[in-house]
Amino acid sequence: LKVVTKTMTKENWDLFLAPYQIAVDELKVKLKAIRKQFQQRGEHSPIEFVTGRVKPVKSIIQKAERKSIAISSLEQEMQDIAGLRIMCQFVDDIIHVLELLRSRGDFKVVEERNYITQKKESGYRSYHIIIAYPVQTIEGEIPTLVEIQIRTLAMNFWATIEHSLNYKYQGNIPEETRERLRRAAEAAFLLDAEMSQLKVEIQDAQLVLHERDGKQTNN
Ligand code: 0O2
Repeated sequence: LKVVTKTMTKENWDLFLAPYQIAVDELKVKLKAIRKQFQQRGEHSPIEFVTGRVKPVKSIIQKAERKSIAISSLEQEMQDIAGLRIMCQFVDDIIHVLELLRSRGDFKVVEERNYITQKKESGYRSYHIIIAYPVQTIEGEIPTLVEIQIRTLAMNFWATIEHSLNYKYQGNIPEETRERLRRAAEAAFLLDAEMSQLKVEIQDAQLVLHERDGKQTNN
């Protein structure tokens, strides 16, 4: 992308961020289409809902300063300028979504970070993948990095609350509150485990009903 990055005016930023916005818009449509296809078949969708955003310029600059990323290497080094979030009902659904995304032909998964088995110090859990998504523009194809965060509803609930607290305390959450958040993260983890158990029970019950109904029609 040929933008003079040293003196980034509002126009420069708009030009720089345009392909990221296209990527977010297109991927939102594509991911929502996955949900639709499961629904049309009357099957459980591993995707509950999808959100997406382009990182605001202020946050890009703050993160670049925090991580000593030169503005000229943002495209390679800041991987979450374009971000999608996929929310799932169950932990198993995350694996299913991952399989679906890894097998797609319209982008390539270039990196994976499993913050579910390796939660962050804060208690944060989520599965992150970075994809290389080719954006078609009037100037040709622009390869764009996009971060997709895949998490359960419980993980999302926790992350949303923690994010608000971080904003309130400007990144300096008091230790007592941080400890409370870590406990809340474990509670969310247990909730996910319980829900997974319930899912097995629901499926078993459905199987019994299905078999019974099959036998009845055979008689
Ligand atoms: P936003 O847009 O406000 O969400 P780093 O940012 O240093 O942790 P890195 O390499 O940028 O590391 O990537 P990472 O950790 O894979 O992804 C960063 C994003 O993951 C964050 O984006 C959050 O969305 C999410 N995240 C990571 N850790 C936490 C956490 O402890 N709590 C919450 N609520 N979210 C987390 P940004 O940059 O914070 O921006």
